[in-house]
Amino acid sequence: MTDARFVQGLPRRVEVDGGRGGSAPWRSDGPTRIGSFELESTLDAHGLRWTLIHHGASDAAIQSIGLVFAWPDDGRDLRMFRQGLQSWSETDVARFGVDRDPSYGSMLAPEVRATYQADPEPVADASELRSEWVTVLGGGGRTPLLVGFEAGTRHEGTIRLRRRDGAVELVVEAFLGGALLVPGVPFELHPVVFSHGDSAEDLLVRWAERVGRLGGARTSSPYLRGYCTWYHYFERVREEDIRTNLALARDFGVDVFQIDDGHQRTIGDWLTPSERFPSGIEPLVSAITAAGMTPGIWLAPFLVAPDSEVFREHPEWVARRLDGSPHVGMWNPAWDGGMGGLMFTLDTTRPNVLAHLESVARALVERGFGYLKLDFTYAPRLEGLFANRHATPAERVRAGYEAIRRGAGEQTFILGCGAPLAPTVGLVDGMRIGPDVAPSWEHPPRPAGEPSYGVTADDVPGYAYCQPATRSALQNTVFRSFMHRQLWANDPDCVMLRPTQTKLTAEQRVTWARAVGVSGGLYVLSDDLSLLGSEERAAFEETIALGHASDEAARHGTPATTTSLLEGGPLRLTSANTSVAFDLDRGTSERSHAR
Ligand code: 9PG
Repeated sequence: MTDARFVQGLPRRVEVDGGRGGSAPWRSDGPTRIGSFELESTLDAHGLRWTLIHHGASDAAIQSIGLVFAWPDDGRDLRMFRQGLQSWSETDVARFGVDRDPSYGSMLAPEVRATYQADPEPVADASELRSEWVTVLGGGGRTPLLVGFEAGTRHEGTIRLRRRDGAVELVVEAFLGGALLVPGVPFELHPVVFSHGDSAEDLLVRWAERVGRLGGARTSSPYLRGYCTWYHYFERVREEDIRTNLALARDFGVDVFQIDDGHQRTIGDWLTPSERFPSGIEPLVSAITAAGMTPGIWLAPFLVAPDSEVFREHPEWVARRLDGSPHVGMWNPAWDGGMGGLMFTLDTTRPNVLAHLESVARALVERGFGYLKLDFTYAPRLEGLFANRHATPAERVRAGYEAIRRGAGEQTFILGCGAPLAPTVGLVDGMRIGPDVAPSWEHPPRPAGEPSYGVTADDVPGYAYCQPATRSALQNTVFRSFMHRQLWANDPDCVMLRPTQTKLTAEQRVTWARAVGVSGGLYVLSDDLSLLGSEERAAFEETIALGHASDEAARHGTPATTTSLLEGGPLRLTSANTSVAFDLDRGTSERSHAR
C-alpha cells in the first residue's frame, strides 16, 4: 500500500546537483524554481510524478535533481536495504549511523567510483548511506517502507539517507550525469513509488514485478544449464580446452556452452581469434552445435583496445575525456592491448558506432552463437565527452544494448554483465547480479604467475567487495533474489565443483552450488570437467534439482526470498519447500525443509 501520509506531508526542499547547483523549499501548489530549472511535481497516493524544465537562452547541464524529505527520526535503530548500481556492486542491509558508504573518504579517481555507483562524488559525511534504483527502510520493529523508481531507462536514480543539522533526511534523486537540457523542453523524470508493508521481501518482489511489467522485461527464457570457460581457464583458454570439455559437457545436460574472455585477438576485434585458437572459432561453433548445445560467447562490446583494428580504423568512434584524450572505460593489465591494459570506450551516442555494434552482434549470431555475454557494459555511463551531450549515462548504456539486441534478433539470449541494472530492463534475458566468484572463498591474493585477474581487491579501497570472491557473490545472490523472473533471469555466476586446482573447501563448494540452486538462477558450471568425480556429480544433481524447482516457483511469481531482511537475521534463502541458511564467514550452509 502506498503511504500517502508519508509522501504528502514531508518534502522539504529541492536540490540541484546535491545542493551545489542551488536549492529551494519544495512547493506543493506549483513548480519549484531553482536558478534556470523548474520542477513540476505531484505527490499523491500513487507516489511522486515529476518533470524538469530548463528555462534559458541555451542548453544547460544538470548532474542531478533531488527531493529532500524529513525523516521522522525516533531514535530507533534504522536500516537501509542498499541496492547496488551494476552487476558487481554490493547489495546488503546497512545500519544508519554505523555502516559507511564505500565512497566515504575514497581517494580513488571518480571514474572508478562511477563504475559502481551512479554519482561519482563521495558522500558528504560519515552518516550518509545510498541505494540505487530502490530501497527499503526499516528496522527497530518499524513497518518497512519501500522507495523505488519505476524505471531507469531515461536516467538513473539514487535514494540517500543522511543526517543534516541534527535531523534525518531522505533524498530521492534523479541522476542525469551532466546531460544537457534543451530550453523549454520538459524532461519527464521516472515516477517514484512509496509502499509500506509487513515484509520487506514482499515489497521488493512487488516493486520488481511492476518495474518488469512496465519495462517489458524478458523473463520467459527456459531454465538454463550452462558451461563457461572463465573460472578454470581464465584468459589463457585454448581451443583444445573447449574440445575436451565439450565432450564431457553433454553428460551434465549442458544447454549452453559459453566461451569466455580469451578467444579474441584483442579487446574490440570480436571476430578475430586469438593465436590460442589456431583453427579459428567456426569449427568450435559447429562442434558445439553438433553436440546439441547452444554456442555462447563473451564480449566487452563497448570497449576497444588501443591496438585493435576497430580503434586504428575509427579513432573517432571513441568517446573523449574532458581533456580530449581517448575515454578510458577500464584498466585491466591482463588484456594489455598496447597501453598496459587501458581500454577505450566506444561513443554509443554515435549512429555509426551503433551500426557497428549491431553488425558485430549480427555477425556473431550468423556464425551460430545463440547466447551473448556482454561484459563491462557500464563503460559508456562514465563521465566524458560524447557526441550527443543530451544523452544521460543511462541512455548511453541503453542505446548500446538496443543496438546489440537489433543485431542479435529476438531469439538470441543476451546476458548483461558489469551492467548498470536499471537501464537494461526489456533488452536482456539474463543479468549477472553479483561480483565474480573465484576458486577461493575470500578475495584471491595478488596473482603470481597463475591465470588471474589484472586488478585485485587491493587496487580499489572501499570497493574491494566488487572484486572476485565467492563469498561476495553469495551475499549478492541472496539480497537480489527478488529480481529473478521479474526483471530477467538472475545469473548468480558460475558453480565450481572441482576438488583440485581450487582453494575452495568441499563445504564451500557445496555452499555456493546450493546458493545458486536455491536462487533458481542460471546454473553455469566452470571447471575442467575431467576433474569432477562421483561426489561432485552428486552435488551437481542435488543442487540443479533445487534450481529447477526454485525457478519454476519464480516463474509463477514467487522467487526465492531471504527472510527478515531488515531485522539483521541470519542469511537465508527460501524457495518452494527448501530453505538454506548460510554462514558467510565460514562458507558453510544448512539445508532444511521449509513449511
Ligand atoms: C572476463 C571476466 C569474466 C567474468 C566477468 C568479468 O579487472 N577487473 O576489475 C575485473 C573485474 C571483473 C572481471 C574481470 C576483471 O570479470 O564478471 O565473469 O567474464 O570479466 O574478463
